[in-house]
Amino acid sequence: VEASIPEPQRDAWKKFQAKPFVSKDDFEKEVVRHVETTLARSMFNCDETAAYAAASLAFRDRLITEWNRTQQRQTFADTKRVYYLSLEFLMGRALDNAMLNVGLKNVAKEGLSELGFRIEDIINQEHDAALGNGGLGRLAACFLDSMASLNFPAWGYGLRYKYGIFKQEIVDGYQVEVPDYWLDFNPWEFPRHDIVVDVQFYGGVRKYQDEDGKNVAVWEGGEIVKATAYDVPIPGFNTPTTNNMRLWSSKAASGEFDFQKFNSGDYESSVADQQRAETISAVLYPNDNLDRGKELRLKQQYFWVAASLYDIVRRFKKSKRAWSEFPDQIAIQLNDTHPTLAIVELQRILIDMEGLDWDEAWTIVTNTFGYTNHTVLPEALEKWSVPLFQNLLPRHLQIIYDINMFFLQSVERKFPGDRDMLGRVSIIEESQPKMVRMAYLAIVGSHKVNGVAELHSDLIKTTIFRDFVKIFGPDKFTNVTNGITPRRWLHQANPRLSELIASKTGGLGFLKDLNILNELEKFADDKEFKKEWAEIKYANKVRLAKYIKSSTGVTVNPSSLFDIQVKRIHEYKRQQLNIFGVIHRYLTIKAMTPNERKKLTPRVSIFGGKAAPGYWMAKTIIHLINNVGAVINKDPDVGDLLKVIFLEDYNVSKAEIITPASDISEHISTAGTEASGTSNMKFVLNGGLIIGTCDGANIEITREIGENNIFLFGNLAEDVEDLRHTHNYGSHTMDTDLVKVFDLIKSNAFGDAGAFGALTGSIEDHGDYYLVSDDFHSYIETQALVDEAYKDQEEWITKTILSVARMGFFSSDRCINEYAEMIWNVEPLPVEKENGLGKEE
Ligand code: GPU
Repeated sequence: VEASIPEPQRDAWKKFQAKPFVSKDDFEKEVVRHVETTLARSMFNCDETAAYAAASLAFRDRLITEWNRTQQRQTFADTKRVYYLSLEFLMGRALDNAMLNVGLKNVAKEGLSELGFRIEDIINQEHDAALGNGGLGRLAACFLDSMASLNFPAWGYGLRYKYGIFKQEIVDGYQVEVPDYWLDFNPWEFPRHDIVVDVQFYGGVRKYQDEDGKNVAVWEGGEIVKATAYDVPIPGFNTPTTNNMRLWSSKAASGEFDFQKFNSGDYESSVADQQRAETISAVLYPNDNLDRGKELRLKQQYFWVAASLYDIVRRFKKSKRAWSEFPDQIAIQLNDTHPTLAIVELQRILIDMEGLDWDEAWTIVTNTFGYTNHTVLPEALEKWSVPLFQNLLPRHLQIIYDINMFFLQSVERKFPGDRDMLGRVSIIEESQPKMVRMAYLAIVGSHKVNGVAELHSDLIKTTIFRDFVKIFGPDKFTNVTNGITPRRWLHQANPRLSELIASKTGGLGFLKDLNILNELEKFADDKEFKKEWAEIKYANKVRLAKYIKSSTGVTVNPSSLFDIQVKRIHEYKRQQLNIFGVIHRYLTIKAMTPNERKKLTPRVSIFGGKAAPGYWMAKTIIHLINNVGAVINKDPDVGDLLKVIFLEDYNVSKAEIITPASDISEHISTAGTEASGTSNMKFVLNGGLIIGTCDGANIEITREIGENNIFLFGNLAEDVEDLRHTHNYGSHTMDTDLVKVFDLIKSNAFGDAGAFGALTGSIEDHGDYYLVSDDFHSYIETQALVDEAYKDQEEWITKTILSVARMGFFSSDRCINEYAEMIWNVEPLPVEKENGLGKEE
């Protein structure tokens, strides 16, 4: 407000306001201008990198104009906003997405072609923004896309890691990690050097009573780190709404203190301070579904939460509203427990800085926050050691103890004398050392808790959070089944399929209302339509086959059945079950006569995914897959009947090539372990079928598309506990086919078997926690059904059309509307279309 232009001068501003380009000529003009001025190059010195930079800057300028209008509109309307706090945003590439969302990809394609470039080559120059591990981070990215597309006033808050998820290389069959320095050239971010927040760590708390006898706590001493904002525009699809993702970057507080050190000759230590501060936002922790309790991670969490809340509170205070209106203006969603400190930080701001009393503050806090849980795996539930907390965030620890005290008092009133209950639900675990249980803190400090698929939401209510359902009642706990954005995962990844669907459903409307896909049901037996449908799948498989050839050197036949499992490597996701199944298939082929072999369905088994650098068993699984591939792919008895491929460095942009090319994809987690899964949705939406367990969203996918269109197998979640008990205390008999597979591995058929001893041993000798042996037979039988079904191509194609037609439910738009209504209580706020979007509808 202080810096706004006085009324009389505003006409001049309006007259010269930036106007986003719409035509091809204006786009080219922008590209050439950026090449010649921004980049200081010329037509004699413009490679694809420069063309990418210029095209991106042209689109970025366009987005920023709309971003400004959106932000002004949101500020002016002053309605409720959503803040999505996530330590991970797995955005992938931005240029293709921006072109499609503003409806100008064809304009850009022609423009670039006139300037001498192929648009695909330009798109491929971009480095993925890979600030996430897997499903949780990609979900946050899909949500940002949906919130903007549905015109919700919503911001994402995260960390601007200098290094995203590592790049994976496969060397001699082993995973090798290479740092992912992605900021060399990033046209999509805007540094806001004027938006800087001081964040405090360490120090101590001084308590005293003021003149009015009020207790005051002052957190003093310690050190200050500066958080600088970097803004990334998030365009909605076919709407001017352009939301903001604000990422914080850390820097040492340069100021008198450092300067003093510097002048007093302590140069080294002032540089060390600088580096220590910058370490906070240096690197994304590469663990998926695992908590390691490292101090730097807690520092990251508080740094990000403190800066974000300072920003949110500052914006609220500008409106001069009463504090009690805070939850009417602001909804904050906690993406897993990583931002749970925000609950404590807001309480601290309200009582220590703003002088509210505890109860008044706590009502505001709990009405503001919602918490999403993404796993029931015990090793993933965050706990922080109390001594570590005490040292880093002494005031926050006191507030947590107070929150816990009031909470346990309320439990005691409700369940008098139930000491066991108090111990079970306490936010502080009475272990050695004591631990802060972050999920419990998140539940106590939020008004809604949700799981991410029906089974998962039921499981959290009956297992890990059972006591809390008794305490707070069932209404606090709800389900919001995950979804994916059809813009990226259909329109962008599979343009030909999107075009075919558009031609039959009256345009691109389905991308905003995915239930329109239902209209495809009437084409499920249409000969002409099926032919086109099948041609598109084949073309997508050819594209992947070319990519496989160029990246691995292996030739695969695109007419084979493409069987794909791409996701983080984890024992619970059971890539080991898949590769054991592949070895079983190999044994079967080897035992066949040439005539028998002719009847087989040729298959390509494709794997991809990263293992956490410290997760030895996951790395062993990668090693086995690669060694099995090396043997099978060159066995002349096998030929085209079976190929095994491990694709290096699976990421979002590779997923856009891989997903449209599947015939079958594998979602085969031990029942009850995969909270939802989202790639299952992507594969089905792209005309692939799935083989899967009754787990996560597979169950709802089955409900939607029909059980004839999915290959389900394996034990049910309700039986897992008993089976594990039998393994440990009863007799554990191994599946006989799996024993044969293990025998082959042990014969050194895939290299020194010693390397795989821990893997086979975990199943044979150490309880088979993930039920690989229990599910093996069912898996093999079901894969045989897949082979049979694939032989009837007519029927197969019909199944895939019907499945796509029924996938409307899994749009992240549906999901965001559910959050908005059930949890956030926010309404969309459309922005006037004044600049005109592209006409590519
Ligand atoms: N998920 Br917890 C992650 O990707 N990383 C994590 O650290 C945790 C959960 C995933 C779940 O495994 C997956 O089932 C779910 O679909 C996804 O979050 C989004 O909810």
